[in-house]
Amino acid sequence: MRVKIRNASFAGVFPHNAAGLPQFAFAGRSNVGKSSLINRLVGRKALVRISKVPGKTRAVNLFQVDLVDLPSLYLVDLPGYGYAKAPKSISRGWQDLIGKFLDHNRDLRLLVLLVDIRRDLGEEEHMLIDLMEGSGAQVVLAATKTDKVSFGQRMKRAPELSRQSGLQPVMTSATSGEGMDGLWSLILKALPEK
Ligand SMILES: Nc1nc2c(ncn2[C@@H]2O[C@H](COP(=O)(O)OP(=O)(O)O)[C@@H](O)[C@H]2O)c(=O)[nH]1
Ligand SMILES: [Mg+2]
Repeated sequence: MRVKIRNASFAGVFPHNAAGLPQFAFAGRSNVGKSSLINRLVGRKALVRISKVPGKTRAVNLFQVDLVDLPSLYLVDLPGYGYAKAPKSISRGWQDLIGKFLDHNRDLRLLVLLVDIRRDLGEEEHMLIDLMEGSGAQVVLAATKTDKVSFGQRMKRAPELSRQSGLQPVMTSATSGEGMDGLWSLILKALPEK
């Protein structure tokens, strides 16, 4: 399924008053490729800034995407975690902020959880998967940066990530564009009925 994007723009920071549009959030470690993936999904080079300084995004940024012949939606760039140099107070802040965003968020349809294809799931990924259970929103695991691994590695990592998460990973690369159509299909499927 190929979607046509009419417009994509920064819409504000959570908590945001323009509620009502369905939300599709992207979570993962700092540097996993969240911002790059969102940019690639909407076909824009610099909608979301790719930070040279890992661990910098501390806000929940909402981007409104208007589609041709389909309802508008928000793509949500959640703050990254796991940046080694971030002090403990930031990781507590991260948990508070993520908790507030996820808790009773009836507009959230889907959480895309990004994991670098070369890395195993950590505590935070398991925590996020657990948090989403019974929330009414789905979780999709996206393995990122598939362009960085050989075919052989990829054939090993896909089942391994599936085993660790209990989810079927979608293979993605913001560089090659792999997985963008697949992600859009999942997003469209999770849109609420009109
Ligand atoms: N090779 C490759 N590099 C990527 C990919 N996605 C992101 N990157 C690089 O990984 C770094 C972190 O990306 P960014 O999108 O800022 O990650 P974020 O911190 O999760 O938002 C940047 O240097 C990107 O250029 C990808 O699919 N392939
Ligand atoms: Mg980012």
